[in-house]
Amino acid sequence: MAPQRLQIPPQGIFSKLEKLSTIGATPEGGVRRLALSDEDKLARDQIVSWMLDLNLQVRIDQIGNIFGIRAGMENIAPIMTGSHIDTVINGGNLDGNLGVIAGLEIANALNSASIKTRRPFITGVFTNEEGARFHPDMMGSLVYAGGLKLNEALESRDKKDIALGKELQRIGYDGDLECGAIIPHAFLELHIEQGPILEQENITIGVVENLQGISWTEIEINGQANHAGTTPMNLRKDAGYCAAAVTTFVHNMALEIGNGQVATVGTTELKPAVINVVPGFAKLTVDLRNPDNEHLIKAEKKLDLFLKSLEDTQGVTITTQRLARFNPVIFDTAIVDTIEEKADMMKLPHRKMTSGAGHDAQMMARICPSAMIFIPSVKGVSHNPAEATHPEDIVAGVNLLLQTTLKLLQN
Ligand code: HGY
Ligand code: MN
Ligand code: MN
Repeated sequence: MAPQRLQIPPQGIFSKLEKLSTIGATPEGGVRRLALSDEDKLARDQIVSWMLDLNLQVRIDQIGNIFGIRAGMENIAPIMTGSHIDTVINGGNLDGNLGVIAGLEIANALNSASIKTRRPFITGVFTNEEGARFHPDMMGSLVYAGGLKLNEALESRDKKDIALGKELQRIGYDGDLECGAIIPHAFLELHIEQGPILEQENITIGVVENLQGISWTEIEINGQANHAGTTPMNLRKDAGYCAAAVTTFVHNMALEIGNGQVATVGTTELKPAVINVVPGFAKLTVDLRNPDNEHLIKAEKKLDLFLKSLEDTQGVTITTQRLARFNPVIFDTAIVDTIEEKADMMKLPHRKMTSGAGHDAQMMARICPSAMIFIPSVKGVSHNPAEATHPEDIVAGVNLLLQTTLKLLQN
């Protein structure tokens, strides 16, 4: 069959998505599959079993990344697609899973049509993309791309002080393939947009040409626990007030900077966390992002200055730790053009766009030409059990990935 006529049947996509969504399913209809948890292991086992059913060679690297390899006629640099299957605490069923299943369905379609490709085709499943349990996020692809030393990643610890390396061994995914041993000729990732733009503009495909910079900081505030009733306001060293002040400050700072700046305090912990005790300790995290690195640096500097002012005026001691810092990424224009060309061929409405979220493709872009395809998120919601995408958009995205990949596989 002519490759252009190849179609991926919807039932394979949806049956796999459905099956994965049962692993770590939450009562709210979402998924909780934290990196290297028991649920992550079960989902990994399921993916490996699907890869073996497709006669793919399965390799696992030292940070637990999984690769399903379909041989090409020539033993040359492969085309790789893929994403992640770990989730945030209250995740949805599509974030990451879609990109992995799309790769498997492409391998399936090539097998069913007995299509031999010049280049090998690989579907990758990257470890700890979310960074919800171990920092930083996009860890597996970052190590793969040489941006983080393997040992440093293996030493990363979760809130219970459990080392990532130990968890990899425990779930049996401490592989032997050297990280980065296979350098793709190109990398393509299909992902839900996780934002409102495509739905608002009634467009099926986002052709992602760049991805914003990300800065994660953990802030510890040490003040003095004291009696809520007897301690005059001017004598307090109130870590709880300071944490709230930081949350308000970064929100207003983002509005002031504009230019796409976003700021989030996603976690705040107060101690001793008792109704009638002035908190003596606070720990919070700040997530700053901007497509322009200059603005992102400005935001980081403004936050640092504000923390200093809190120390001076509130008598607290503040320490910070950078958990992640990634510069904005520009994707490969030739692949972007190919995605647009194939979207036109398939008569799919499309537009170029920036990714607000971090993705494994941004790390793979460090070692090979990379780009992404987005499909719309219903009401722009993600990192939430309500995450959803219309089935016809899922089918369109998977088939556009197929057509784009087919062209790259023959190059
Ligand atoms: O943080 C992110 O943008 C991604 O979901 N890990
Ligand atoms: Mn994702
Ligand atoms: Mn995510």
